[in-house]
Amino acid sequence: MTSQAGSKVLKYIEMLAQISQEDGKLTRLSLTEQHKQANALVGILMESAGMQVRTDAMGNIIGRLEGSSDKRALLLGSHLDSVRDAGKFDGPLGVVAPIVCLELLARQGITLPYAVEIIGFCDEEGVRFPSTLLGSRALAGTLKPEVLDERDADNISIGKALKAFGQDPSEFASAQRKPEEFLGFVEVHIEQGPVLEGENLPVGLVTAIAGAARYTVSVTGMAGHAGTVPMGLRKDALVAASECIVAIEQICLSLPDVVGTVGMIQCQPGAGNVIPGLVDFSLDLRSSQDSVRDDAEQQIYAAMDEIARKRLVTIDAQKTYQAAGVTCDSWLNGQLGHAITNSGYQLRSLPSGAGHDAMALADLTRIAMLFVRCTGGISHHPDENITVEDAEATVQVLMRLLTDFNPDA
Ligand code: HGY
Ligand code: MN
Ligand code: MN
Repeated sequence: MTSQAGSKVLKYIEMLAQISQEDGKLTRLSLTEQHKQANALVGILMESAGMQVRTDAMGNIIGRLEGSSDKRALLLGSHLDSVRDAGKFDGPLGVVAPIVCLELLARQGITLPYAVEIIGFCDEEGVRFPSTLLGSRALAGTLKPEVLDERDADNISIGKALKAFGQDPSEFASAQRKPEEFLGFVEVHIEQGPVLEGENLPVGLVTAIAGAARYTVSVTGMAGHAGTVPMGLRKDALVAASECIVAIEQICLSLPDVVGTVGMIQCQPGAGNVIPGLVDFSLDLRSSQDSVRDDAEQQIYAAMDEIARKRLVTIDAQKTYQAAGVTCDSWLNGQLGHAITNSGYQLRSLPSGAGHDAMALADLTRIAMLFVRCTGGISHHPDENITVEDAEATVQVLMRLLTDFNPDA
């Protein structure tokens, strides 16, 4: 039934992977020309599966296929934006795999009793703008109007980017959906970790999604002449920032279940013969337990205060985003778990250290996630990969979910 389905999934993944704003690498940030092209391609694939297609006020692309008797929809999907120099599967797999399933059902002449919606979210990675999960939070109605004023590195606001994308920013709240419209949300996503590959399993059932917080840290010292200021009189912002970054690593290593990452750093004035006067760096802090993440935050703040005092610099940390951890819905996980075992696969439950659109959708409807094994657990990297066999297994499990799904179980 699904023998060519796996290669169809990979074919669609490859088509989407060609749409990038950087030559030779995959970078597709939200509300850009490339995002618009990706939406257009996904819209064509959705239509080929018999869906009605629209773009909502936040730039999410949404396909809908009516059921024979129930107006409520099972929602599937994931995000179409990427990180920089990304892999092909993080996001798109959760959009194209359900589309391939609907194509298969249409070919078999099967109409489901309930509706199905598939959504390509506009911004999950939060690479272009400080916030993240913009598309899914718009659907859940948890975005505040002031988010439209957030700006990217070129000082373009989300409101302006929405306008350039062809949306009316004043209408963004119309993207919000009602809980009663949905039977639940199921997100298919690569595991982005080593567990499934380590146990030689193609798929896994997600139990919970770790919470996350993001910060921008500014270290202000005193720029000066690299040749004339004695070492003992310097207020070197880059050395102070470096000491903060090492302290962050030490604190996260000392706690049981925290990961901390500094992924971006900017140093001013940025000349080889000038002592750095100002450094801005990002901090991404995560834990499966919000209280442990809060404890790490407090320890990091205290360490930075001590470094500021010792080095006569000022250090200002601004939290730009926070999402609590979420637990997947046991009823929906039960349905997805049966689809996994009835497809002949071992049921392996595991938590997600990565964030996903499902976190935001938990404020709207029941959520469940199907993890797919990825080679070496690699993600946020061009070597991200899945096998055609695992793509087939994914379609097999999804088909089982769709055909066996019992909204009133
Ligand atoms: O950062 C994350 O966890 C996700 O890939 N956006
Ligand atoms: Mn993702
Ligand atoms: Mn990602």
